[in-house]
Amino acid sequence: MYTQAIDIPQGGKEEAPRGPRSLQDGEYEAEFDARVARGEFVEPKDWMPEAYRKTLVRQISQHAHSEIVGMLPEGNWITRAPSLKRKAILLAKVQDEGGHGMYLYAAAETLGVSRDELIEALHSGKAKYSSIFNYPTLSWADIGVIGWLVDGAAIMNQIPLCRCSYGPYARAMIRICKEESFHQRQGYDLLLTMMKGTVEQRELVQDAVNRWWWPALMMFGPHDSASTHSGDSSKWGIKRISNDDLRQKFVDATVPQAKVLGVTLPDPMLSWNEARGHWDFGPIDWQEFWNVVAGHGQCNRDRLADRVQAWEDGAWVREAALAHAQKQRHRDRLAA
Ligand code: BYC
Repeated sequence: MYTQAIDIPQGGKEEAPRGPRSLQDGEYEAEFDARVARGEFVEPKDWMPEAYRKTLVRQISQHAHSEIVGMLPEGNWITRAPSLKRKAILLAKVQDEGGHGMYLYAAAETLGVSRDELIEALHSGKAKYSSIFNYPTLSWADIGVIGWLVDGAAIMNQIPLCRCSYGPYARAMIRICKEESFHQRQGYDLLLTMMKGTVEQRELVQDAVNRWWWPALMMFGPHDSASTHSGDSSKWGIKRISNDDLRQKFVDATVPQAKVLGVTLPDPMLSWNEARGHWDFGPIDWQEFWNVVAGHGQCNRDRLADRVQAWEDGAWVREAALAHAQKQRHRDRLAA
């Protein structure tokens, strides 16, 4: 589906080098800016500013890592799902997330970076992944709340990415968003079922909502005023809607859903602001956010340790696949 463009463009006007700026690069940059302003896609072999390429590698790979690490909190509940139906749904969802990670690694590879480099950056702690996956899943209700709030926030953030300026990322996001909406609905459906159940089940749902609400709001990133990348990313058409605007859209969409569900959102300052036409909400604990981002959340260590372990345990599969491919190539050469 994607060009695995390790062959970074070299030489010529069409295939300009991505090295340090020169006077000539100014022309390419003007052309690039005009193209982005016209809403056209930038494709892997097109000239692009080095900083644009770097920001995309950063964001797409962090997004891929989030999908892969994001399999862990839910994977924890596959063996404990309360029915065959719920188990099958959860298995399919977690499998989808693995697939999303693969599309996204492939999209990042089109920017001239290898999968091994990306994985190494995750495992060494150099690359980030979403803060949300450093919180524990304590009960079955957490699985529903992850679908409703975490996937709900993810969809809100990811729909504008379907229109981002980098073609392979935008195209990957279209498919991912379709699957995410199924993920969100299954979570909401699970919660509706639990809310129609026993008092204990309703308490489990409320407890999970209390624990996941604020971390879900943090998924959108820091306030616009503290967002280091927003300026460039908006100029380059990567970010179409700001962190704060997306967060507000998410709150506005979620409050009525909470009412239908019959749960309370844990924010005493949540109130409808007629003048703004939006829900006001209380302050986010940014200290907690940055603490988690810096690696000191409840589960950061376990999540990374589990990923590294899974990578090491899978070494024999990668070796077998390589040996098989080599044998295939040898056979093809003999047959030719
Ligand atoms: N967690 O300048 P800013 C999913 C970092 S997976 C950790 O605003 P940007 C799912 C940010 O990286 C959901 N770090 O950054 C999977 C930057 O640090 P660096 C993942 C965060 O990039 C399985 C610094 O803070 N979604 O849906 O302009 C199951 C300053 O931030 C976070 C994506 O990755 C965070 N929450 O905007 C269920 C979507 N927020 O890199 C669900 C794609 C910020 O300079 N990514 N930081 O060291 C984006 O849209 C943007 O990267 C963000 C941040 C809006 C997240």
